[in-house]
Amino acid sequence: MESALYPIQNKYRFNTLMNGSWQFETDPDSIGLKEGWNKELPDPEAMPVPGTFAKLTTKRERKYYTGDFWYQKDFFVPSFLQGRDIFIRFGSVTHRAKVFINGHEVGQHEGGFLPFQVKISDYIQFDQSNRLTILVNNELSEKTIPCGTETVLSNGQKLAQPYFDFFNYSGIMRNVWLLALPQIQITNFKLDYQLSNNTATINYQIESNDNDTEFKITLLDHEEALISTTSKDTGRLTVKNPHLWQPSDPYLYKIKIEMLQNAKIVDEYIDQIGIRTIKVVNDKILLNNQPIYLKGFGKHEDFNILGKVTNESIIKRDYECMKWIGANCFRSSHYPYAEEWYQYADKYGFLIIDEVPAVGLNRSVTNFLNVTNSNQSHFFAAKTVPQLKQVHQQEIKEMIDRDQRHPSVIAWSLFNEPESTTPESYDYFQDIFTYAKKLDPQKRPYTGTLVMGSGPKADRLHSLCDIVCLNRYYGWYVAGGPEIVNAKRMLMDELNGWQDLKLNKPFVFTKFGADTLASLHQLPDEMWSQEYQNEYYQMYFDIFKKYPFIQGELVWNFADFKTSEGIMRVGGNAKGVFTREREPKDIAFVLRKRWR
Ligand code: BDP
Repeated sequence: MESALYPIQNKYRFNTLMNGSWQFETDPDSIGLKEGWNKELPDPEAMPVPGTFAKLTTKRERKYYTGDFWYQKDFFVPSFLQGRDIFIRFGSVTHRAKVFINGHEVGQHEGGFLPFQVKISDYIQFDQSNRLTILVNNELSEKTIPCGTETVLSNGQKLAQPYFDFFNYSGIMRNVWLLALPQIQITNFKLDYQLSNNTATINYQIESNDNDTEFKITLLDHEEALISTTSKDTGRLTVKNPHLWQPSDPYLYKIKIEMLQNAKIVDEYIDQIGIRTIKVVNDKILLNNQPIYLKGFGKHEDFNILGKVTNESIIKRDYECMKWIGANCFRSSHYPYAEEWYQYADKYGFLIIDEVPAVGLNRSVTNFLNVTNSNQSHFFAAKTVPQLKQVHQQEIKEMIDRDQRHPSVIAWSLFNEPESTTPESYDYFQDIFTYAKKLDPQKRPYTGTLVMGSGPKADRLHSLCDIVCLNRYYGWYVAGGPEIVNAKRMLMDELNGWQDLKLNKPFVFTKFGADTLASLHQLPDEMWSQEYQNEYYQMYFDIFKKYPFIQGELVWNFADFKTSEGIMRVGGNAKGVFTREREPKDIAFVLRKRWR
């Protein structure tokens, strides 16, 4: 039984982290299953979980290893947990996993950036050692997201070729828990808010694995004082004079859900929630009915040695840097981040545009370098599209199920820079949006980011989006350096074109940036220097003031990050406002002045 609830501990729910040193082995010929590796790995090595082998090795073949690989871990379940449902919960396994307990397959999961849990109760032995084995695969194709292809090198090694601009880090990069839950359990709950006359109404909907239960729902304020209580699995709570959640005052209430059977409590789940509304009205984004201008970043989960591994010290440092600079928002480009990111955002008062890993839906191994033309590769006419769509929808559902209660999440991004100028692309995304729009009880805005070239004339996807998000590189990939005067003209021409369409929708710049070496200073400035990064951003900001429908600026990127190797990247993508070590480049001080 799946559940999107983050693990918590109380009288009814027990969990323990399984992180640490695991066994690991690559399986380049995919012989493991036939040879019984699900029972015993023949020649394993120690590997940290969470961790990513690509960043821990000194060998190129290992760094770029593409294919099947295995993890194994022996664990113990004490008999005092008998009678409960026992699960293993993975924060994520990138990109797909098959899970075995004591040799038996107990579950599988597609998608490398969302959690899943598998029930193992029927396969474990209490008070004895048990063995967890996971067969992982990190290959890229056009049938799953993110998209890519693969090549075979002359030595027979497979090599993933991402259609996207970040390193294809893989493995078990987030926490793994052992959960012991009551057999009758709460599996999720959904909330949505209405504000009127100084009263907030919280509509809730509880999901559980048993119909024959009753509920008690209690809302407490931050100091644990009782605000409101009710029963039933679906209903409403009212809060007079609500203390609303907002970036400058991220006030959190506590909601407690108790599930009862025969008047006896059988399960309890507590969460912190923020009361706020978010909607788009005309060309404004309204938070608690007040317009809000988004200031911040497109980010990555990325750090030296760790790759995309969840590490709360990095999360904390990133939020401290974002607070220092005066940002209020980031986009989880290009995949849903680890759940801990959202918990911090709720507490720090950050707004998140939450993005599904639909990146690289454009047939080009260097799609991020092809930004200037609207290459019509007819990606969405391929035979594999129905399969892709199913995976895409499944991941949207898992993302919304997981993140819908976070007050920090203000919008869902369903794509990043796909092919967007063909009739097939419209048909594909019309289905994606129709599907997604049924899922969020809060009906937050839905969006996606449009690649350069998908302008007011050519683009076919903006009509689907509640917020139009533009990724633009005038002054970098096009008309850079001495041509920046032309870049300015081009940007204005494009914005005039959008203005003429009178869409009456908010626009957010979700990407604009210039690669910048922290070591390079030049006068007059040249591309790659810190001075050029300043000039580039100033050019955009001067223009933004002229177009009132621009309601946000999320610069690309928060920090320098690792990509595939290539002639366009020196050690990775250098568009960070901060270095990969999270120290400010000059532009950070310019943005700080602007945003504060
Ligand atoms: C954007 C891509 C992003 C790249 C960026 C860049 O969506 O993934 O990292 O270009 O080139 O268009 O910096």
